[in-house]
Amino acid sequence: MAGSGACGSAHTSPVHINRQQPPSIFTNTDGQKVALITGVTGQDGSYLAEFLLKKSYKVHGVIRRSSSFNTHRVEHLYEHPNFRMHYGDLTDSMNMCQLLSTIKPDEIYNLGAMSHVKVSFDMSEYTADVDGVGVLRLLNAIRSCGLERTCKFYQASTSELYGKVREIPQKETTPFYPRSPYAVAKQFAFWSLVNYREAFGMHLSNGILFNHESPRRGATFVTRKITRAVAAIHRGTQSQLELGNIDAKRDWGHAKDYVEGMWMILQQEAADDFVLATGETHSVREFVEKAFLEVGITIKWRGEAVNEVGYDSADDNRVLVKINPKYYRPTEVDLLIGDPSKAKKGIRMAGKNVFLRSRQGNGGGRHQTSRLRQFYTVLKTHTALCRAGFDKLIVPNDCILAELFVSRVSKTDRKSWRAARVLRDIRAAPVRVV
Ligand code: NAP
Ligand code: G4F
Repeated sequence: MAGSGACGSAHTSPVHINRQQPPSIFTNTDGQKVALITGVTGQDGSYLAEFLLKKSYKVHGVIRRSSSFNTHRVEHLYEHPNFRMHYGDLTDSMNMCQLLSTIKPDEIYNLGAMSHVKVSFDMSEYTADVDGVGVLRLLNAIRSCGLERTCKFYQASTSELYGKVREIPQKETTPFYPRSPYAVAKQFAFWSLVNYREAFGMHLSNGILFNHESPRRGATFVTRKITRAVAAIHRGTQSQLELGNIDAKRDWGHAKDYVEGMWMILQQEAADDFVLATGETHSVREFVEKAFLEVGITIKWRGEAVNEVGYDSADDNRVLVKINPKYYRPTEVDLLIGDPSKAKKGIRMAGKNVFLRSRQGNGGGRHQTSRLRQFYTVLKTHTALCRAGFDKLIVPNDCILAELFVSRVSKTDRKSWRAARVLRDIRAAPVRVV
């Protein structure tokens, strides 16, 4: 029953779904595990919700109030009998307390954050409040509700903690050197977990995750920004792509692998901190080159620093990539590459770097068209998609295919409910094209 902890018997209203179900179906009285996910509407949150539902969890997600729709990544889960959403915000202690006292989760995955590094320089105080103090609010709520012995907690820590890296590759023992308000806030959160774990014996684990991407990645992060632009350039609706520091290197994995890692971390007997990474690193420049190859364009570079441009090797005058200093960060993280040995051994995590699956050589022409057709066939209906078992979309090549597919659907088709649904699925559903 709700409300036995110090937070009282407050009731929280679920968001416009499953209203007909009595609240009791969502308490952990029948042996089914109950998870609470903050940031459920984000890339990782949506994949994690799907993953946990498949494992027969009851899943509660926290949704931020917004005057525009922010639920596109989880709308396909609305009808699921074990999924429910609640309004909430990491800046609101009482709200967190109410949610925990009502739901009494066995596992909390704290994925909610202001997650954009560049934006954190513009909104530093807010970032500190949500990404740093917000975590402490949740930890205190666990204690206030008397759940510290029963509730396991996962914190979305980040490779950004390594910032100006002190060691290559980075592992759990590598000292931190945060380079943005985002990373500083996440460091506060990281150590808050360690401190409460030692002080109160709570089951609190940090996943230090290196960059992970997918077609659900927010469009302002560099991989989606590039794949969307390449597709738009290919279909003639955009002429150039503007980027910041293209020599930054990242260890890019797939979000679906990483949400499984989050779950595995919480299944450990003893709480601990783990790096999840692929152990491979690539520059943004390489990503750009590979992405353009997918539409048959070989990019060549000329010029230096802000004057550098990427142009089509088939036409020197066709400049496709420009540097815009507005995308530079005041302090940059130049190189990230993780050492996932501890996770591989401890939780048997097997993250794959998917970057190099992109085809080498000329990627356009007939082959591209036939792949598109294949893609279209696969995606015609959501049912077909699920039946086919396509469960991953690989970056960067398949992200581009998804974007290209969207561009091939005619305006009339877009109006039909079926096409609208397919489009939504492409953007939201996990898909793998082989
Ligand atoms: P994301 O797509 O940006 O999702 C962030 C989520 O947090 C969204 O659901 C967002 O809600 C929610 N949120 C934002 N402010 C909030 C607040 N004040 N209260 C409650 N929820 C709030 O991020 P992601 O890529 O899935 O990453 C998930 C977590 O992992 C984040 O904490 C991120 O910092 C961390 N992380 C990500 C990576 C990566 O490469 N993706 C690597 C390491 C760590 P709206 O939908 O309403 O905006
Ligand atoms: O895609 P990004 O914005 O991701 P970043 O900064 O690495 O942060 C992401 O990964 C972190 C894990 O390491 C997470 F903690 C964090 O929440 C987020 O998910 O930028 C990647 C790199 C950077 O070096 C950036 O300077 O790409 C460079 N970049 C170059 N031009 C650009 C651009 N990044 C963005 N977003 N936009 C550009 O135009």
